[in-house]
Amino acid sequence: MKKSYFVVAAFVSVFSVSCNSPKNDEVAGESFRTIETEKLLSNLINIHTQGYLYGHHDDPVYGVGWSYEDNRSDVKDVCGDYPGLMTFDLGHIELGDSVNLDGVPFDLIREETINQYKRGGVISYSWHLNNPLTEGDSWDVSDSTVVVSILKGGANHEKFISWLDKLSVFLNSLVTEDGVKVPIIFRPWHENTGSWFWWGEKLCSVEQYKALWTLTTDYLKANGVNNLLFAYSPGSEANGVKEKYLERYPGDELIDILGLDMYCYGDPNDPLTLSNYKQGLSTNLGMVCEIASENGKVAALTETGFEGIPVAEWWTSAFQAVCDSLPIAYAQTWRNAHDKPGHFYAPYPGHASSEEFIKFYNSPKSLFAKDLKNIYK
Ligand code: BMA
Repeated sequence: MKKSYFVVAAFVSVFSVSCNSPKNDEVAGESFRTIETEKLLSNLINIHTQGYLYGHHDDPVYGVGWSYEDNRSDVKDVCGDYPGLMTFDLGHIELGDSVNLDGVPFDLIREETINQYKRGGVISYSWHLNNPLTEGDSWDVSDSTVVVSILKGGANHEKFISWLDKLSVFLNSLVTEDGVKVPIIFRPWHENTGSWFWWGEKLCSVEQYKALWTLTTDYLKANGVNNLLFAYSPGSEANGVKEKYLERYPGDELIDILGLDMYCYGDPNDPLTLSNYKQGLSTNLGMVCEIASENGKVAALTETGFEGIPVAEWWTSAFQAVCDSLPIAYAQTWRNAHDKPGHFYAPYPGHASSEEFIKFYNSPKSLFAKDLKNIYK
């Protein structure tokens, strides 16, 4: 084991709620949310004093050269431990499908969500849902009336409500054999400051975007979904300008985690590729951290990576260098596709960046599954 357990009794003192073992449907104080969900939030607010969770999308379900094998993970195969955060996507749950948009069975997502909870790790879901107006995918931006069409009074409102019902059934089904409903960081309507998703900036007004969030959170709550923390995660378009970042922010009452999605792009042989990423990430994530701390919220790097990791030092001299310097709760890299050559964001055994990743793993602030104890207590 690489580090002593980090998240231990130090955080117990911040809880105002009773430590008696709660029943699943009990709530913390006045909160609508389960006690485990409230405790996760308290711990995420403070965890930056110890370090930040490393996250990987679809980590235990497939990787480079394999898919759907029990107890396997590219990250674990490289460093011996599962990520502290695992993320999955619920795209196509709204259609009633049994597999998501990348072919991952929802039953497996539920199973791996519960496994990650039981090993003490954290889980987050994104939602690349289809376009309810055109029936195209999330990236179908051919019609800019879609958001308004699903709000109250719109032609597709009832259809969207039926999608939220299907989503609710799944979120309410994430229950361990001991009856604990697993807390989830839910991150819908992401990268909304760009215009590549049907909820993007050019596709809806500020008011319509905020109304979409209000509708979503109110309706899930009305359906008894009490195990969610909500993450807002625009792209880097604000470029360090707080007013721009906050322009479409749905509001402190709806959001728990302030995020940023920002990737590294460019020629791997050009030193500017890493330095531009570092500079952009410091500016944007630094701004997110300031806003979060001013408002008592959690700050996180909700998506990042350098596709194919063509520069081994990206892990240490770019990603880790910036993340170590900021008070974030977690930093998440995207998926290692099994069916899309070159589309991977974490190393696998034999990949040229594995050694640098192990250095990151061994660094004091990176938190993996074995480093986490009591994050729900
Ligand atoms: C994108 C790519 C796609 C994938 C989508 C949703 O970034 O990884 O291949 O379908 O996310 O997971």
